[in-house]
Amino acid sequence: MTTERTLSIIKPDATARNVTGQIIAKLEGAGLRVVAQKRTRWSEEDAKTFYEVHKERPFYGDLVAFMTSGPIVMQVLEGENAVAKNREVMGATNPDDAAPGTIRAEFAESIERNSVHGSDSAENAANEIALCFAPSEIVG
Ligand code: FUP
Repeated sequence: MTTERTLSIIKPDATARNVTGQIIAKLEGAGLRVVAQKRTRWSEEDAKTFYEVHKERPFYGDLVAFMTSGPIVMQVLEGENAVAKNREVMGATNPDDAAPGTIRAEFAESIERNSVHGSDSAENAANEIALCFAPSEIVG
């Protein structure tokens, strides 16, 4: 059993529909603990830096525009196997493929407006957490 941390982001489609509490309840219900949390709005530079890994993909420009279109909630989640557990609760990237009961099955509007982000590996989690939070902001 390994206690891990992962980065979670509630995206602008979800903040616009006022469902952040329902999404956090699903994460907490799965045994994940919010140990850092910040509601913010990304600049274009913030979004481009965060999604740099996708910069050659055809959807990159639209993704950056969407992620800067409204407020987001960035959070660090902690728990046993937090990276995989968060991905499980999130569901598949495309809500049409997301398992029943997952966040994306219940809240996502499309593959782009898919309500949540979650780190996909422990290594990416560490990098994404460092990009979004100062160590002093992770308070347990
Ligand atoms: P995920 O890890 O499930 O968030 O998915 P990816 O890392 O593959 O994609 C990151 C984000 O790019 C997705 F959340 C939404 C967006 N995306 C699109 O808009 N169109 C696509 O075809 C694939 C991804």
